[in-house]
Amino acid sequence: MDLPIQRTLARVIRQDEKEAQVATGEFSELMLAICYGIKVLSQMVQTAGFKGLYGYTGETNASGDKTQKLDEESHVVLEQVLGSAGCFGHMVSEERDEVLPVTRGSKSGKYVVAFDPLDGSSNIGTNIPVGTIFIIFKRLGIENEFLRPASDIVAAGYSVYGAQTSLVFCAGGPVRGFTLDTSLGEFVMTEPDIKAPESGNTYSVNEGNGWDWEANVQSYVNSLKTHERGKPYSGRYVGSLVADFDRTLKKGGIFMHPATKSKPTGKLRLLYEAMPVSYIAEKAGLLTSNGKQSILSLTPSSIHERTGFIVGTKKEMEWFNQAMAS
Ligand code: P6P
Repeated sequence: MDLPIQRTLARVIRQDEKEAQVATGEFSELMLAICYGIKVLSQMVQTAGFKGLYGYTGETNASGDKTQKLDEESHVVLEQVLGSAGCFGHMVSEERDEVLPVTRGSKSGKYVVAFDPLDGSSNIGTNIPVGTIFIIFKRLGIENEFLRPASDIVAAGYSVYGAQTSLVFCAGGPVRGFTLDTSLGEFVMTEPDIKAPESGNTYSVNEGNGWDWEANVQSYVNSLKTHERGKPYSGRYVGSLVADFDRTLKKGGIFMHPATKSKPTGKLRLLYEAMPVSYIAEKAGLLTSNGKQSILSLTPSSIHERTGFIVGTKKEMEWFNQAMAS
């Protein structure tokens, strides 16, 4: 019987830690805490319907978005699970205006973590996949712990609560994919080293924002929809970043949430959406852009800063960069 014991997340993380000579064990604890939080959120999303967790709280979050009950519950879970792990000094959440000091466990946590507890939550109640996105830095003991360059990223990842619960993360080495074995309650590694294809055949963008795109974005999208570049691309848009990115990472193509004329700073958040996804993307061979430069060349100037975000396979991104330079 092929027991997946060698491929459980705990085994893989400890093995990676040994190979990376990161001997503290604290990184393993940190990743296991995140993994536990994701399991709790997966269960919560699956049962939200009959636990009265659909709908809005009547509040708005730091970015002015209406807060869903499940957004708030997801934040509370992650704040408690990560706050008590003893690994983190501070946290940033999409659902809170300010940086959160860790008040549980050892305050000397070596790391800081920023997360979007429930990305795509506008789709809650429709069984469309949603997920959690996180990014981790070493704690420096400075005022602006989270306004850090991509070179300081220790690890980043995302989960998708869909037909299966999956977790993709990278801690500097290969991009690893795990699937939750619900019969065991264990994440089992199913993709030991994710590499994106060189190109794809789908484009993913909310065409409803088309009236507001810059002219060169409009002309680029049109070039994919027509025979201008050969066979027209198929449109695929879930409206949930984790789902649209997971497809782009594994099947290729391009995902776009560009800045627009009326929203020149874009919609998606740089620190806890675009940067973690771009860290995974570029490690797996995709390219990223804010419309002008790669996402990983940016350093956030505030914890809830927004950005235009484009990510895709090399061929489509080279075309995009040429279009934006024209
Ligand atoms: P739009 C979900 O609200 C989200 O933050 C991302 O998950 C998703 O990619 C994007 O916004 C969808 O935005 O403008 O298409 O509704």
